[in-house]
Amino acid sequence: MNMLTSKAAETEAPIRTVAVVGLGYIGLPTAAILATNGLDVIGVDVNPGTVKAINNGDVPFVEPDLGVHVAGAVSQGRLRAQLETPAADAYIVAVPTPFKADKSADMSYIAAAARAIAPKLSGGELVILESTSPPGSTRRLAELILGLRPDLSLDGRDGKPVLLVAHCPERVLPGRIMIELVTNDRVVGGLTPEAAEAAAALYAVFCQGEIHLTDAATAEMSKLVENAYRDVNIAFANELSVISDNLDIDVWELIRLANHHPRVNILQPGPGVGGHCIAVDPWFIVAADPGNATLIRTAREVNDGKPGYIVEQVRKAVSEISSPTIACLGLAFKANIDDVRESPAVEIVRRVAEQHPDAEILVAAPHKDHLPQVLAVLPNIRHVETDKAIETAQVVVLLVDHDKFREIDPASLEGKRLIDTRGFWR
Ligand code: SAJ
Repeated sequence: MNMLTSKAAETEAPIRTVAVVGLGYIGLPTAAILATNGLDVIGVDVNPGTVKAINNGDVPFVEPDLGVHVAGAVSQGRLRAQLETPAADAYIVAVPTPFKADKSADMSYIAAAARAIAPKLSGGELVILESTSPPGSTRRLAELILGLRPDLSLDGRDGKPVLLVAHCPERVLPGRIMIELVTNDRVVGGLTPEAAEAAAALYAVFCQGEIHLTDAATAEMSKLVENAYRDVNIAFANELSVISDNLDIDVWELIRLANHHPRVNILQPGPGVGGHCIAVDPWFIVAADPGNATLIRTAREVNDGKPGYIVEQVRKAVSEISSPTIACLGLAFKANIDDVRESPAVEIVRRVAEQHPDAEILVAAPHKDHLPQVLAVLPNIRHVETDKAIETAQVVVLLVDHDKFREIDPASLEGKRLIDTRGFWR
């Protein structure tokens, strides 16, 4: 058995068992990698289907190499899943932080995790918040726990047993999670220096990148800033694409040429920005300082405006066709994955179908075997094979640059109106 000790942990009990609360895209890979590195891991999730699947060694979503890790850890008896939060030496909270209608973060899942952890503590434990959260969230998590457990403290004052609380944001790229978990650097922010060191020691079990220690609020903000940086840069590319259309310039050629400058690296335009991270996290910065986050807010608005621009291009393309057939290629928020969270492709397909009730919308989504509910309820959308979608369509809209669409025979596109949102067929 792997037994962790750190400078902080010398005075505390070593970490043998870790409870990972929330077994989604981040929690489950983290649980599996801790388990395959010798710790005893109990995964906790509110979804009985997820718990059952994991205990059978299965993974309830698509992520390369995760299945092998989960199956191995479960069969070795190092990983098990359950509905109740257990007593453990360390807790990693990896629950969702969606945004609410006003774009502020919904902290209810974190609060529920805190309430479930509090009664299990006896002092000396480490609690790590991994969920992407607005600045101040780790402190609020600690205050919630300590409100329920006034017999504990963050710093040992009045002789009370210590609770170590830290933030360690995930930075892995969907589709490469099992690689990046190991190779990426990590930022670990503690409410106390001891908490940061204890959390760093836990991540050092599997992380081969550098682990940088800071305070919790800076760690929270660093994660938000990384994603806002990317969002702002994608917004620049998306704005360029609209300006270029207007000036009759090929934006992909424009960007390719500009990127030959040694200090220019423009990203790629697309149908909008999706996923549960880049499309969400910048709003947490805006909510934290609305008066000053003008560029960050504008970038979000530019990227959120791109699906509407594509819908308008489709409207123009079908304006003279009665009862048109429109092929929409791809639903995921980016290439070669099945994840449709916040996907601009789904939004575009929905809006096109609603705006053109007389049109037949044929959707090809090679990584999915069914349509998401929001599309399945619309009567004029069908999920079909890629070739079938193209065959009868007058207009073909490429929404996701999946490798599988490379197999499309160029001859099958001849004579059709193409709306290529990703520069895929350039
Ligand atoms: N996109 C473009 N043009 C580009 C790059 C991306 O339109 O040039 C679009 C994609 O199509 C997609 C969206 O942006 O709709 C986001 O995709 P992504 O690949 O940029 O990022 P995610 O959401 O898969 O993962 C990001 C990563 N963050 C950064 O690169 C700063 C990842 O490292 C984070 O761990 C992840 O967010 C997260 O969980 O926060």
